[in-house]
This record gives sequence, structure tokens and C-alpha cells, in this order.
Amino acid sequence: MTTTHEDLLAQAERSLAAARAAAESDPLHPIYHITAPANWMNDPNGPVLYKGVYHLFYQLNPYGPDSANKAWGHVVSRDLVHWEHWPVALVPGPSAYDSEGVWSGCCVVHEGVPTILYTGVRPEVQCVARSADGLRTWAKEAANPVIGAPPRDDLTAFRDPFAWREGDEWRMLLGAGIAGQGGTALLYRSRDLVEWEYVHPLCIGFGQVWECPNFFPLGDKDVLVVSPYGPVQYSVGTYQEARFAPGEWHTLDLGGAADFYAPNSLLDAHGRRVMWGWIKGGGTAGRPWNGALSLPRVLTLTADDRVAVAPASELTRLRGAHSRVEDVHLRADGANPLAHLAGDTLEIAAELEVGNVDACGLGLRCGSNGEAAAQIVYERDGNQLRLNGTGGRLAPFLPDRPLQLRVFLDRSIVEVYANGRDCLTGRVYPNGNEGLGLSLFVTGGRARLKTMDVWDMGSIWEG
Ligand code: DQQ
Repeated sequence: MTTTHEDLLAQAERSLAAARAAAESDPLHPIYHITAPANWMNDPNGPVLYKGVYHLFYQLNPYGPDSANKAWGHVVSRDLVHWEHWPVALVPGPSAYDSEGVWSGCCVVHEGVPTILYTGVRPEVQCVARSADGLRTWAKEAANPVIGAPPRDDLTAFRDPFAWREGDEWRMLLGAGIAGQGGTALLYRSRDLVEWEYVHPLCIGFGQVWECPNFFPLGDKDVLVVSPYGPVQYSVGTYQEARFAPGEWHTLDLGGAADFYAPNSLLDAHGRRVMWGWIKGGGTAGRPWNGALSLPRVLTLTADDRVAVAPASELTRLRGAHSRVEDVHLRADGANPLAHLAGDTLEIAAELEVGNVDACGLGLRCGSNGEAAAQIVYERDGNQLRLNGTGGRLAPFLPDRPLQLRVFLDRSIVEVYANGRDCLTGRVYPNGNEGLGLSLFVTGGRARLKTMDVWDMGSIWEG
């Protein structure tokens, strides 16, 4: 009997169902970041707002917590904060063109029909799938692959379609690299998403390969975001006559590629550019999960042509029990003013006047000996923010303003947003999982905690 795509989807669902309880019961498993039901996930794919509902897909290995058998998982939300799992959208096969993987891509609506563009593997070819039932089930296009070969023979990658509407046609970028020249995004055009005409490289730049390109207007500029096998980079520039003139390249998240990679974004009904990225890594050894998505982040253009990143305002809906600490003078030998607080699913909003300190910071998941599994440290010299040693320079804010931090701790995930502008994503693996305490510390001077609000956060999962 012939195996159909439906048979393969059902097999994937059975595998996820079998592993789900063990994944969710891991004390390091996040509760308010998007995860797969179980096993492996990586890049967010095809975020789209359809009839007022957010749909977000992601790279999924239904069969284990390792990077293989790439399929498209699917989650759905009405408010950007609470989500439910929908059936797996696409799996590899049964045809040969994608039998080794349904890799990253995008989702657009063409003449009313939700349409996924993805990379089939191997080799890397571009494919289409459509939904006739409101994104619940997907049928692969009979003419797949719609782009069966790269437009030139010196490419080192050819994948991750990102499409947008321009006038009366579609434009699409494919992440690529040109041997001996650098990373690039190849521009294509089409009227129907099936017949594609290659235009040229949108621009060519640093590195070897630009994975998962995202390209969108922001303010009065255009922004290209690429994942170059290293920390995600963006450039603010101008798009004219089908070419992008990039400005300087900057790192999007100070946590580096190990903790935030391959982001994908959509334009929402309020005109906001909302982005999610893949947060790498799993939990307690032997638990069948690996990977999560960042919180939804809203991007804006700053006056100095940088991209500011802030958590979506809707996230306040997850806030539960609240505590406040205010007006505390901090010195190196002072008592910990947070000794009465604890938790591993928290949001912490703090305003710190950093005074003349060398460094100050926040300890998360502190054990009974007071030692923090995660230390968020601000160093005044160099204006650096770090999480357990990894980080970078913040946009200048002294001497006019206090350091403003919003910290999201979700079991083993930490996201730090600073001054409404910079962000830093990381993981925390406490020894033994039991540390729940918080601490505040300074070295080499005095500082003042103006305010700190701490909320217990609820789960994002509906039902
Ligand atoms: N992950 C996908 C590729 C993409 C890479 C495969 C980026 O399509 O280039 O899972 O993490």
C-alpha cells in the first residue's frame, strides 16, 4: 500500500503524544515560551496573521530531541500570548523532493489561499503547500519543487524562502552564500508563487551563508536580518530598484547564536513588526525536549538607525502574584534585599541607579548557599550587560537615566531587555534544579534600586 502524507503526519503525531508527558514534566521545561509538544524544535517558520488569529510554525523533529527529520509544527494564538498546539502541518515525503526534510520558510496568503513556501531537502529545492481549511491541513503542490535548481553553480546554500507582496507581484528572498564572495540573499519574483523568475542577489556581504533572511520596512527605512552561522545580524538600509544598500551590520541579541537564532517575523494588525527566534538547548538529561521560541518581540527603528527590541506589551497578561521592592541603597557588604523572594517562572522589572559602582546585577535561581545559577551583570566601564559572562555593549543611557531591566525567567530560559532597546537571551542550567532564590549585588561602589516589581508568570498553553 502506498504511504501518503497523511499517514506520515499521523505517525509524527503518535510519536509526539508518546513523548509529551515526559517533556512537560521536566522541571527545566519552560511554561511561558513556545515549545513543541515534545522532542526537537528549531527555527520559527511562517508567522502569519490570518483572519485575526496568529499562526506560527516551527522546525520540528517529531521523532527525538535531536536535529533530524525536519517537519513543520504549528501553534495558534488569538492574543499573541496564549497558544494552542495544532496538528503538525508538514512532514518529509512521501515524494523524493523533500523526503530528507521540510526546512524553513514562510507563509503568505495568495488570492485568499494560505500558502507555505519551504525548502525541500536534499538537494535544497523550493516547494509550495496550501491549505483549503483555514491552515489546519496542508496539501503539497503537485508541481513541486517549484524551483528545482539554484540559479548559479557557485552557491554554498539555497534555502529559507521569505516572501512579501510588492505591487502586483510576489518577491522572495532565499538565504544563500556565494563561494569566495560571502553571504547573500537571492531575490526572486512571481505572480502566482509557482512560476519564479530569478532577479539577482539583493546584496552580498560578510560571512559564508545567510540563513533565514527576513526583510521588511521599519519606520522610514528597510531592515535585512540574517542568521550567518553566528550571532544574528541586522542592517538598516534602503531598498531601491530591487537592491538593498545596507548600512552597518549589528548584532540583534547580545546572547549570541547559541541562544537566539534564525528569527522570523510578521507585521501585525497594529502595524508592529513582531519577531520570534529559536532559543537552543534542552533540559534535564534524558528528558525528550530541545529548543524553544523566544517571547514575541516588537522591533522599532531608533533615531540613530538601530533596531530597538522590546517584549510585546501583551505579555503583561501572564502576570500573576506581585511583589514590590523600592528605594533600597545597595553596597557590596549590604544584605540581599531580595532574600524574601523566590521563583523560577518570573518577570522582574527593575530600575537601578548605578551610581559609582564597578558592577551591579541580579542573581537568578540562587541555591541555599546564595550562589546564583544565572548572574545578570551590568559593568559601568564599557556599558556592558552580561548573562553568565556572555553579552555586550548597551546603547548609551547614562548619566541621564537609571538602568531599566525587564528580566523573564522561565525555568531554564532567561531573556533580558534593557532600556527598552537592547536584549540578551540565555539559558540557565541550575545544578539540581532546586535553586529558586533572587539576589541583588553591587561591587566597587554604591547604587540605588529605585523600584523592582516581581510577578509570578502563568502558562501560555490553553486548555
Ligand atoms: N535551519 C533549517 C534551515 C535553516 C536552518 C533546517 C537555520 O532551513 O537554514 O532546520 O537554523
